[in-house]
Amino acid sequence: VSAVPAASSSSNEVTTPKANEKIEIFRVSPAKLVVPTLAFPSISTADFQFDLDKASDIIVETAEAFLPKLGSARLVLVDLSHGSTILSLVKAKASRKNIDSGRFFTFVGDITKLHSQGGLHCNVIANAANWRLKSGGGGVNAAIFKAAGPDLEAATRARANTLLPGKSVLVPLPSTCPLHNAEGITHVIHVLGPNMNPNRPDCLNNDYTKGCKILREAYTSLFEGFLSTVQ
Ligand code: AR6
Repeated sequence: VSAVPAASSSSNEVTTPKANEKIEIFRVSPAKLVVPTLAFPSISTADFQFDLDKASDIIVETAEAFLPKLGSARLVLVDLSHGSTILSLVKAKASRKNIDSGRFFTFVGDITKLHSQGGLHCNVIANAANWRLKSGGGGVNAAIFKAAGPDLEAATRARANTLLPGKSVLVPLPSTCPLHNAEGITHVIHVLGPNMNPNRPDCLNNDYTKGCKILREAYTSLFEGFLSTVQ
């Protein structure tokens, strides 16, 4: 699992003075120095019980297809532990395809604390949501809604009330939101992946033909949402 150093957040750039030239100091907002970066969890592979090997193929293939459209922007797959199987699979498959590891990489950390605890600058994060776009439950959804506070619930409601499997919704975070002011996150993209867990709504009963199609749609929709923030 690789951790790529974060972009510089220095707020000053100083030119080297030539003869008879005064020193000029350019003030640059730290936000402008950050490379646009989407941090995303592995959609559907924990509570929704989607097969990890199939999911890792889809993550690598959709990321590879999107990188050329994204300019210098980065895609980062995040999980909580160094023992994460999905991170290992994706890292190995991306490396086999010679995908630029500066623009698509894996990172271990809590997606709600990537800047403050991990030193990684991300301006957009994805959420593995539920169809009602409700806070709570478990996994990454509970963590993101908890860290963002009521601002995220209100901003989400202003955009959508429900989500279909394979779809996503881009939600801008107000600057009052703790995730925005403490972590530099300007948008959350809620994504609903395919569900293979019989105890959750819309279970696909192990139908991986449908499941893979929906997971591919989910990542495509996620990366398109991120692309719209970059352009
Ligand atoms: N930071 C980074 N990654 C995390 C975090 C975190 N704080 N928490 C979990 N993960 P899951 P799903 C990883 O179960 O399978 C919810 O209850 C986790 O290790 O959150 O799509 C929703 O409400 C795994 O790799 O999402 C839905 O009902 C990945 O995030 C349902 O679960 C996704 O795990 C969605 O299930």
